[in-house]
Amino acid sequence: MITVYGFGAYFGLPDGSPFVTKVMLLLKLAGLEYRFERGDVRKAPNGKLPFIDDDGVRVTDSEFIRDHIERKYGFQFDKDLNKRQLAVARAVQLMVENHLYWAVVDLRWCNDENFVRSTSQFLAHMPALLRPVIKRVARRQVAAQVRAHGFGRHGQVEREMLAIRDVQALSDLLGTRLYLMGETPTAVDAAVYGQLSALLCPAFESPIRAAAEGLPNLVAYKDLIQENYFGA
Ligand SMILES: N[C@@H](CCC(=O)N[C@@H](CS)C(=O)NCC(=O)O)C(=O)O
Repeated sequence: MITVYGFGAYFGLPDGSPFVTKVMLLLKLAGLEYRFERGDVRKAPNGKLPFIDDDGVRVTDSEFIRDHIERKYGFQFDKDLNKRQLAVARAVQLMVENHLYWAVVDLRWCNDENFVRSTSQFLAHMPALLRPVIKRVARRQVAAQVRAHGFGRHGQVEREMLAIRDVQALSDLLGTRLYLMGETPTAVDAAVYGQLSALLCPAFESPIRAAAEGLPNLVAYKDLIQENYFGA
């Protein structure tokens, strides 16, 4: 049996982490059953979630989890893609996971209203006495990560502009297709759905979300995957 270790279903999302949501979708696309367990980043093999345990074999990082699924279960997510399409899919995955993701983190953790109203729920299971300290420390650490990446060094307007360019690129690539690479889902859809569902989540206000909501094909794409795979 496969166990996915993640953060939990927060804010109406399959998981608070876009990478955990991605892994859940990869497993669903491959037709594999799994159970969920709340993980602890401090005990995670490389200090991040998700990781999975598949009958005693631990695999960390959504990309290596994908490799594991393909290797062990023989399910090829991108079997119908040619080399050029594979290259485009790779570039898009890296755009959403290494750039747009930081906009999601930024708007959740560095925006005061979003943090107080929504993000701090992440820490609601912590002991009440320690919660205020943990909130402060966690927020400071995450803000430092956004800055270390470089995304957080830009001003508010520039950060929004950069993220909106990614969102527009996704919409342009999608066009009138059902999925990013054609009429059937491939691995890049799992990566993009993870980030896009987090970005479009109503719990978080942002001009980036507003811009994404103004792109009907992108919203329909997110809704389609949600309905087909997460039943909502
Ligand atoms: N490359 C990893 C990224 C995973 C990741 O960044 N997870 C974040 C949550 S979205 C995490 O566990 N952060 C905890 C920390 O950095 O302390 C993957 O694809 O699985």
